[in-house]
Parts: sequence; C-alpha cells; structure tokens
Amino acid sequence: MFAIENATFKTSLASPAQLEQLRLTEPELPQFAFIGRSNVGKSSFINSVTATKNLCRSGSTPGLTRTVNLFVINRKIHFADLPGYGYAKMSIPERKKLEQIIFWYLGDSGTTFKQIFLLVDSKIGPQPSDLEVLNFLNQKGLPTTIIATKIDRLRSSERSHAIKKITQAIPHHNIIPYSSENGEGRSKVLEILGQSLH
Ligand SMILES: Nc1nc2c(ncn2[C@@H]2O[C@H](COP(=O)(O)OP(=O)(O)OP(=O)(O)O)[C@@H](O)[C@H]2O)c(=O)[nH]1
Ligand SMILES: [Mg+2]
Repeated sequence: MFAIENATFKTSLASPAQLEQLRLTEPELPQFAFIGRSNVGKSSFINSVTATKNLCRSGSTPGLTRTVNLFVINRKIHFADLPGYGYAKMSIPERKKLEQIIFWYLGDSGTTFKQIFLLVDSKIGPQPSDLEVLNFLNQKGLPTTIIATKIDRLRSSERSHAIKKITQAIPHHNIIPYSSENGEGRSKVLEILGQSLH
C-alpha cells in the first residue's frame, strides 16, 4: 500500500501561462486530480488522505478553491485540487471561468493523469453536472474512481441506499465511501494510489 510520508503545497495555477512557466523549472511527476461540485469535500479529502490538517484550505464557504492547487507527495507525485463546479451563488461569468479552468486542466493542459478522483456527496447523490464531468472524463479515457464523500453524515440505514443510487447513476466504476471526519475509506484510496503508480 502507498504510504504518505510527506506532503507540501507547490503552487496555484490560474492560467495555461502559469503551467508553462512551471514546466520550465519543474519535472512532470505522476499526477492525481480531485474534482467535484463545490463544497463536496475535495480539500478536506486531500487533507485527510495526506493526514495533513491544513494542506488545503477547506471550509463552510463554498467556492473557496478557485485555482488548480498543486501539492507534492513524497517528493515524487503531484496531487491537483481543482476548483469546484456548480456553485449556484457564484455569478455566471465566474462559474464559466472556473469551468474553463477545470476542463482545460483535465482535457487540454497536456497533463497526464494516473487517476482522477471524482467526488460525489453521498447524501445528495450524483447531479447532472457530475454526470457531465464523468462523461467528459470517460470520453478522454481518463481512469476515474468515485469517492462518496461525507459518509459519516449518513445513518447506517441510509448508507446502502445512498451507495446504490450512486452505483446506478455511475455504473462500471469503483465507488469508495469516504469520511474525512473519521478516515473511513482512506486505506482503499491509498491502495488505489499505489496500484495506479505501477
Ligand atoms: N461530516 C463531514 N463533513 C465534511 C467532510 N468533508 C468535508 N466536510 C465539510 O464540508 C464542507 C466543505 O468542505 P471542503 O473540503 O472545503 O469542500 P471543497 O469541495 O473543497 O469546496 P470548494 O473548494 O468550495 O469546491 C466543510 O465544511 C467541511 O468541513 C466529511 O467527510 N464529513
Ligand atoms: Mg476546496
């Protein structure tokens, strides 16, 4: 299993030019990206997986992450925390700009990904925007794992229904129930990281 020994913030990218600049000085490392609706728990997930409290800014204000934030793990892989999509209270031009960054980064930035983690709120279930992103990832042939976030918020009686709903909307994908509060699912995620690197 993959063990995380070291996690540090590298940089924030807001444009293709900034990525070009980074490539001049940094080697490309195997990369994993984390994507999902605003407030789904991406930043908390990265903090939990890396067992680092404040690596990523997370909080109750949706739309916190507005750039592609890159982290270096064990000095040999990159994690990319992407902005969340679908935040209703954001102005339409702002939302469009974030969507552009997300689709550019995943599809046209020239970055190769070992694995994409698509985060879906286990209580809310997959939304049309999630399915749109999944469709895009599938079309690009990007290997994708689904994370059912905030699983600690569900009663045990609600769990199987919630997971079933996600499985029905997103068949043929690995779905991992996850809690950043209590670490449920973390060992499975570490296993996937390790497998993806081989
Ligand atoms: N109970 C519980 N709450 C969580 C969990 N993960 C995240 N949260 C809460 O959900 C809220 C949003 O979490 P973030 O990690 O900031 O979400 P994000 O997807 O990075 O949000 P944006 O950057 O706005 O796209 C915060 O208040 C977190 O404390 C979880 O596993 N369990
Ligand atoms: Mg975030």
